[in-house]
Amino acid sequence: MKALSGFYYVDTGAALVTCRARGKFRHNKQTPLVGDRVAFTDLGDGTGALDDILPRRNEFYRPAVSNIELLVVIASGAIPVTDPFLIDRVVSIAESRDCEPIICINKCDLDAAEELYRTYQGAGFTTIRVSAETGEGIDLLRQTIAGKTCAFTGNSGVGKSSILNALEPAFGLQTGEVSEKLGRGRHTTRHVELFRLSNGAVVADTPGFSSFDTEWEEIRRPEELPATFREFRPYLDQCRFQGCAHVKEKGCAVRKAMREGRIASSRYESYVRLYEQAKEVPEWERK
Ligand SMILES: Nc1nc2c(ncn2[C@@H]2O[C@H](COP(=O)(O)OP(=O)(O)OP(=O)(O)O)[C@@H](O)[C@H]2O)c(=O)[nH]1
Ligand SMILES: [Mg+2]
Ligand SMILES: [Zn+2]
Repeated sequence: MKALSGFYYVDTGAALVTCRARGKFRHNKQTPLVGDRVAFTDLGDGTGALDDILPRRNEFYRPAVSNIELLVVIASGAIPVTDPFLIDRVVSIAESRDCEPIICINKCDLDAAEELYRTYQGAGFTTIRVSAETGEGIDLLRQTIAGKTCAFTGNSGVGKSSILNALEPAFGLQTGEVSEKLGRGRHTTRHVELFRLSNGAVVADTPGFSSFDTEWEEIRRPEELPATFREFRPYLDQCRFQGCAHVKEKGCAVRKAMREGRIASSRYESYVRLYEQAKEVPEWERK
């Protein structure tokens, strides 16, 4: 449920047991993640020892979670305004890991973020507008995540913890002011933690991305990226050249769809940026 300072908190269904990981994890360079299902030895006094991590459905490093069915990307049109590139990068990673991304636009009381809404709705994502402040859209979000294991992610200050509080007021999670001057959040949430909602959803609150955090990229092969942009898929076998990178090739069906407005230009620009980043990774780093 939570990993903090070398302790792993395991929910048995009846109790929360504070565990240490056995030495073999360090040995095998294996890190337990929030979301893992584990085998452990219960020492009977509220503590225990982690023995094994069961096979994972998927794993993510930013945020550090595993076994996620729904990745809820929280965005905002009001400060701190979300950079669409941050959305597209994490969505692309989710698409390659058997995890459904959904887009949740918060702070609708301040800004309806029409363009963000149109972009992601149009690209084929479940896109929900909410306000943690007024409660607008919170019921729809609650229905959408019912019974699922989810992670909330997004830039700092966008309202991830506030939305969790709106979904379940009893959580009382700490939230932080947004710096008007700098236009960004203050990194209030410092660790990943899972919370159980009364509708059966299990949701991870996570530390927010920094708005400067745009250069980092998980190591992926450039050729696996096109299919992680779902609205590109109908065009991928229609390019003139086999193996088209969809970057500057002649007769590219993806670029044509973008020029004709069937693919949002911000989505296409994110693809090119991720592609260029992935291409720079030397072969030896991929192992
Ligand atoms: N007007 C308005 N303010 C909101 C809304 N949701 C959150 N806020 C405010 O935005 C600020 C940041 O909210 P948090 O919930 O701490 O944001 P966070 O995404 O958890 O931030 P980190 O933990 O730093 O990643 C707080 O001052 C909230 O009161 C909303 O829907 N409308
Ligand atoms: Mg938070
Ligand atoms: Zn192409």
